[in-house]
Amino acid sequence: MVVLSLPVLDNGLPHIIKTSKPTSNTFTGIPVVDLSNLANAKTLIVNACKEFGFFKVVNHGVPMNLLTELEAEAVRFFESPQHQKDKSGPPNPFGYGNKKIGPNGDVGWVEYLLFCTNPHNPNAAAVPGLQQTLRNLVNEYVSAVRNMACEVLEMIAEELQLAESDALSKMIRDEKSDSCFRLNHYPPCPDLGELSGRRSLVGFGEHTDPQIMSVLRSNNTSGLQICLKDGAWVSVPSDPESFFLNVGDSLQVMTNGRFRSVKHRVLAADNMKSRVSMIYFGGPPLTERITPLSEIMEEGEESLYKEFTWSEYKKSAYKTKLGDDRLEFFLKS
Ligand code: GA4
Repeated sequence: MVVLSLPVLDNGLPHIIKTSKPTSNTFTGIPVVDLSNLANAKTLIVNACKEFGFFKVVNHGVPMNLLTELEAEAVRFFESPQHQKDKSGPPNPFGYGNKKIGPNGDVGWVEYLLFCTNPHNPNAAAVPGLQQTLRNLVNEYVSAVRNMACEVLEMIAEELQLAESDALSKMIRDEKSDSCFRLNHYPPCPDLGELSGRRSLVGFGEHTDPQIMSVLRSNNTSGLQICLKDGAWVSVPSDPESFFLNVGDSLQVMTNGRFRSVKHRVLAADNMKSRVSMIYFGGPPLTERITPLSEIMEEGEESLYKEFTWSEYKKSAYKTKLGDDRLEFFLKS
């Protein structure tokens, strides 16, 4: 599917319009991992990370009321007057953002709050102008979701037969873990006049996540798509009671390309329903060397990537456009 970039229109309508309406390419093959069934979970997760870089987690143990309360508080924030929301921005890089994504000119039909999260020093307080209830819920939610992500990373370590089962999880549990959290609000698709019926807006353009593992939860509105190995884009059916986890660039490097950092994007809802999503991005400490895990390397196997620290990767990532292949720069020639 071709994606056209158009300039921002004077009436505030965006910018990026894809050529055709989404086809009903709903994907039913997403691996579902039952975290209460430990016997099967490890193998399922590792296979999913290799094949898709993406899977769904059920029976995750994170209380449903925490998800719905945070969603309600987020909606309350996004429904507040624009001048009020602007007091929490701009996102440099944390805070409230509207349509502009990142520092290099990317745009999308989305508004968001971006938080720095740190295990021993929850930092939702750093974004100005937020209600205390929202801050508390963000901190509580991030800590619950981080625990769940650690559980999954420990299963991966066991399945990969790493010497230490916390080899991966300790990076995001570390008090210096460089992780972040994003609350996204995709407003209903505006009336595109004569364009409607043929085209729709891109909410958040295609990209991979730079970190180790991301955990996404959304309300009951579709829009998320992932790119399969063969390059086909497929829609992920929404499921507000489950989490969707995806492999990030760092984990792709740590597995020397065995796991896929999955390309994904969000198309704005064209059914007049808002989409609200919350994503925790589990990243390593800034000084961590991102390099293939020695135990998984076969004899004589060489790293596909040049040596780099998370800090170096991040610095380079923030110079890229959303859709760029950020790992290309670190590939050995
Ligand atoms: C993609 C994943 C996360 O949303 C994010 C994004 C970040 C941002 O929105 O500031 C980036 C993007 C993301 C990667 C490249 C750079 C940085 C926007 C952008 C163009 C918070 C992250 O960690 O990397």
